[in-house]
Amino acid sequence: MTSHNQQLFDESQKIIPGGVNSPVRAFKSVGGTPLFFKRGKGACVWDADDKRYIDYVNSWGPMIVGHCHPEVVKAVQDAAAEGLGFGAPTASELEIAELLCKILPSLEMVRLVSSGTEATMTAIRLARGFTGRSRILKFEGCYHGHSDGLLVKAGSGALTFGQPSSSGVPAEIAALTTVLDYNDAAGLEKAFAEYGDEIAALIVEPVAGNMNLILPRREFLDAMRKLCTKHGAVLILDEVMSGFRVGLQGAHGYFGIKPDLITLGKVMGGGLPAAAFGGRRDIMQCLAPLGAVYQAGTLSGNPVAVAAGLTTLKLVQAPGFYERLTKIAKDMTEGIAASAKKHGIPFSSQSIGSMFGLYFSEKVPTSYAEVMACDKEAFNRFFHAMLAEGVYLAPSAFEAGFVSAAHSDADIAATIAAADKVFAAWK
Ligand code: KE4
Repeated sequence: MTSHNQQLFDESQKIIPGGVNSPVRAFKSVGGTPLFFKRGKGACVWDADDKRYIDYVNSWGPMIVGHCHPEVVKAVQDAAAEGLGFGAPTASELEIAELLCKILPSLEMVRLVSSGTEATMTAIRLARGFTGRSRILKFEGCYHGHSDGLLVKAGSGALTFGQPSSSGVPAEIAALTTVLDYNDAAGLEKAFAEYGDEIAALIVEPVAGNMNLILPRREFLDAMRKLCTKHGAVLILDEVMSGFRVGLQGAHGYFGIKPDLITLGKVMGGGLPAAAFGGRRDIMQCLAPLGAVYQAGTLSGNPVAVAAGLTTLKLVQAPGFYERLTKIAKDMTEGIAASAKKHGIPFSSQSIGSMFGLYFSEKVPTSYAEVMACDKEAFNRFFHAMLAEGVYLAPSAFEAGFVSAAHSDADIAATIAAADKVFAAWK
């Protein structure tokens, strides 16, 4: 009998490009039929065939307190009962802005938007308006949403202008983006030596989660802070994924690097469309209606989305919240790695806070090139074998994974046991 997932996918492909509303969901990287989920509860999700999975995608990060947390659901219901949107200021927007600035001292001012893409796109425009410059620096393997200037790959030579990584992005726009190697402090020094006074902003994932999980080197972080300060470029830390995931104060709090602007999303919306950008007051005051840099949004600060985000941000401040997430992410990834070692399979793993990376390579990658050298086919086999065991990992070898407060010790043990069963049958 055809699975409901397949039936839904067949029908969806007739009227939705690729059958999905975001490409990574289509399972193109891992192959097979994408899962259509119908409900989630705690650490688990159920697909259209009513099959249950322990979920390590967490909607790509937001579900840090688990699916359908009763307090989040109630806050959403209560807010919805008062109004689904006004296109006007509400007290809850002030409340979440104050909470964000309390939790993240680098936020002197903050503006709410509806997606991480909006947050990063606007942060770039703001940096350009503040500096009067046009060039931006980004890093191969980092993803910052789909605005034109950020859908850019490295140009032919190391320091040349970027080339579009998507059709539809004009070469003229891509040429304003220089793409460098993540964790390459020397390359950063050279770029600033070459273009220093032309650079409006450097944007980076301070913990990279879009080329699997890659941790920053200390000297890389220190170099970007020093060079942006020296050359008057705006340092934008894109914490849409790492924010509230690496720890309560994100990657910049964990590593102690001071940004000029940060972008946020995912967890701060609790699963609903709420994101933000913010930072230095002198930069943020360039924003309309105060300043000349324009940005706007019908759904910005939507009260129902803010209710989900506010409640989630209150729950993550519970004593021991991140200590437990850090422990279960570490236990789970070390347990899987121990099993792979026992079965003689080239494998490594790492975690930071509630984020983790699984790699089919002997050593943990520290760069884009090293990630690309991992055995993607082996990951894809592992992905499907774990799916058959009821464990849902990110459907791509180039994504980080996430645990939530709803993952029990039994879930972690079951996941390790599933991996051990998969590795035992590994040919
Ligand atoms: P959104 O526009 O998807 O809300 O955020 C874009 C974005 C910006 N910055 C970082 C560091 C991000 O990770 C993202 C989005 N992450 C992907 C997952 N790798 C979202 C999943 C998807 O594209 O469907």
